[in-house]
Amino acid sequence: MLRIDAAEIVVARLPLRFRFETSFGVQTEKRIPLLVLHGDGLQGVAEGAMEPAPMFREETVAGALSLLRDVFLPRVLGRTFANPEALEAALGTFRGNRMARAMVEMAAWDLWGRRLGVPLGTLLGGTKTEVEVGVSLGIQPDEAATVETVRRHVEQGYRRIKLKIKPGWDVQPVRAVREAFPDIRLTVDANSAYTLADASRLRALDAYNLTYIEQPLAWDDLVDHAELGRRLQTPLCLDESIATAADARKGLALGAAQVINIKVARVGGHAEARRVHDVAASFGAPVWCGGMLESGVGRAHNIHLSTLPNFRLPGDTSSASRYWDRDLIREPLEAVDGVMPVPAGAGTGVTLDREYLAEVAETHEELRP
Ligand code: OSB
Ligand code: MG
Repeated sequence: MLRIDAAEIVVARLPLRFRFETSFGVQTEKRIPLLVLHGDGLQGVAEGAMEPAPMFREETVAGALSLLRDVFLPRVLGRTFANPEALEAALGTFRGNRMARAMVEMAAWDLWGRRLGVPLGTLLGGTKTEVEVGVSLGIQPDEAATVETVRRHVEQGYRRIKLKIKPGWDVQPVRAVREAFPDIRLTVDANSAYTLADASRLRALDAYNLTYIEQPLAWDDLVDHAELGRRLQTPLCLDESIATAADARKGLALGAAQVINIKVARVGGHAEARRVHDVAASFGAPVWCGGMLESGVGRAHNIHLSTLPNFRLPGDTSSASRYWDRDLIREPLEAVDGVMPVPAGAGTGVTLDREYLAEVAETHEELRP
């Protein structure tokens, strides 16, 4: 049984090792909410993927903390569940706020894995012991800097390069990178910066053999993506638009996407992520695991999820040392030649660096039933 005795909420602030520019703006640091669930003398840990401002989706750090304290944790503290799916169901009456709910669900999976002595990936039905990864590169000042950054990551062996694009910075970087690297697996991510009126601009990308274009249109749209899909040759991949397995089914049925980026937090946790994975498999559509610039806590969850069989394209879960001078966990999560080993051991197989966490924590609270 999965018993939840107490919880901790910690918010850490970490400087990013690179300047990350996307169509949303520029990011240089990360505010990271962590949830620790305690039960039967064990701990399960998860990371919130929401950001301070509702840019990627509607959720925010402040909103998540408030919901965890006042709504979600009171539903689980002091209770015993048959398994993580039962805990997920207990939160299933609430609408939206999937990243906040995912913190509870993901921490429960980690705790459950430790309880059973089984790695999280194995619990979810995954079989891989390592996963292929690529890298998501922010918008660079010019074409030369873009090609140089791509070169560095290609040399490190990353299996796919993703370039962030926005209106006014799309065909130029893609053309420059494709000319320098005719054979790499290359994709772009617009983070919803375009509309159907830009279809001809996006169609120009058909000339560069992209594996897919990620989330070109609105975060809450499927219909316009389907129309865009009819006008392009390059496959479409949805990220922001997919919050549930039902969204995945509708998006794939409409032709709004041929590929899905699964972010476990975005869809509300591992159980829903697995349902999205299964729906995509039933359409013959590959999935890959996205990232939200996570610390080692969220990164380890992503790696375990990626061990499921329909994760057939490289994910965004690149080496932790790219992002942080020092991570919030004790274990290194480093890809070698574009391959990330799955942490061995029960649950996520990683452990909080409590000493460093105390240094970088802005707030730390304990909650009991
Ligand atoms: O759209 O995939 C995205 C980071 C933050 C928010 C949204 C996205 C991203 C990334 C980075 O692309 C992925 C990573 O390196 O973790
Ligand atoms: Mg994306």
